[in-house]
Amino acid sequence: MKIERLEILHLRLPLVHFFETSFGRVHDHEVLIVRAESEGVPGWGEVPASAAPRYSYETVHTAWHVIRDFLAERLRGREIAGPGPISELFAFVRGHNMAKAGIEMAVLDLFARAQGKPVWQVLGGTREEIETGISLGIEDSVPDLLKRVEDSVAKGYRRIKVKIKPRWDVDVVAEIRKRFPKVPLMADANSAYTLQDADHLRRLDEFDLMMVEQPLAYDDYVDHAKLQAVMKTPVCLDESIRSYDDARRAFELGSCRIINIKQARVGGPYPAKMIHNLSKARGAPVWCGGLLETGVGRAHNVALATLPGFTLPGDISASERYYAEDVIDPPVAVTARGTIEVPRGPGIGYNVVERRLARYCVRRELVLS
Ligand code: OSB
Ligand code: MG
Repeated sequence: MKIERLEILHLRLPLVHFFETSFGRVHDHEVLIVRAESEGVPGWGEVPASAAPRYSYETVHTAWHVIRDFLAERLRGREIAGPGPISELFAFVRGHNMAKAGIEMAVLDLFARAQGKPVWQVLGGTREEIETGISLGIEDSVPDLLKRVEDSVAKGYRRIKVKIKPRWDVDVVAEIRKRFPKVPLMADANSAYTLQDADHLRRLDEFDLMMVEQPLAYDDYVDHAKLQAVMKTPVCLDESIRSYDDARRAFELGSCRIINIKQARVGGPYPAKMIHNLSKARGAPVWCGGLLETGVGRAHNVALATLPGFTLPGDISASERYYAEDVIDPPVAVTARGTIEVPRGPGIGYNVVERRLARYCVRRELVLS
C-alpha cells in the first residue's frame, strides 16, 4: 500500500474546565490531526502535543515542522507493508515521537479500514471492554477537588488520579483518603520533586496509593531507583519512558514497577505495543495514559488498551470530561461500570466529523500529494 496523501490540521479546542498540573494551568488544548489516504480510504491519527513545551519538548509547532519537512517525504512513492514498519522508516529523525506517532496512528487506522477490521484487532487486542480511570488536575481549593473526586466516583470511574506538586500533596491526598477510604487512588507529580524530597514523598506511603507517577526528573532513572528503594508505594514512570530501551533500562535499574504507556510519547501504537510486551514478560503492569486527546487520539488509546497487559485502569476518560463537543461521533462514553465498550466498526470505530474539525481548525496543509 502507498500513502498517496497526507494532510495535517492544527486544532485548538476549549476545555470544559481548566486543567492544572505542576507545569501550570491550561484552558484550551492544541493538537494536530493527521489524515492519511490511500486509494480513497482515509486514516486518522493525532499528535496531542500542546502549544507549549512543558510536558515534552514537542509542541504542535515542532510536530508540524517535523511532519511537513521530514517525515511526510519518507512516505512518497513508498510501498508500505503495514503500520508496524513506520517506526523504522522514521528512525532517521531523532526524537519527535509525537510527530511520528500521529502518522503511525493514521496509517494503522487506514490499514484497518482497508481490511474492514477494527484497529484494536489489527494491533492484537483481546478485550471488548476496557476499565478506565480519570485524571484530576490541581484545583483552587481542596473542597473543589473533593467535589470532582465525588463526581468522578459517582460516574463510575475505576480509579482516581490526582495531580500533586509541592504544597499540594500529602495533605490533599490525606483529605481524599479521609472522605473516600476505599477508592483506588494514585498521584502524579509530573517531575515536581527531587531526591531531596524523598522523606516527604515517603509520607504518601500511608495512604495505600496504587502508585506515584513520575515524581522526579523527566530524564532520570537513577534517582527514581533510589526513591523506589525507600518507598513502599510503587513508582510509575511516564515522561521518562520514551522507548522500548528506556523501559528496559528502567526495569533493570529498578526505577519503577509500573509504566504509564502513552503511544504519542513513545512514537506510535507499535512502539507502545513493544513496551507492553516487555512489561508483560517482566510481570509489570501497564496502563494507558492520555494527553487530553480529542476523539481521534482517544479512540486510538481505547484500541491500545485492549492489549492483554493493560491490566490497570487508564486515563482514558469520556470525551465529555474535556470537551463539550468532540470531533468524533459518537463521543467516547464511559459506562456506569467505569468501562468503555470497545467499538466493533472498522478502523478506530468512531466517525470523524469533518465539519467539527473545521470549526476548531486554525490551519491545515496537504503535506504529501
Ligand atoms: O502526566 O499524565 C500526565 C495531561 C497532560 C499532560 C500530562 C498528563 C496529563 C494527564 C491527563 O494526566 C491524561 C488525560 O486524561 O488525557
Ligand atoms: Mg503523567
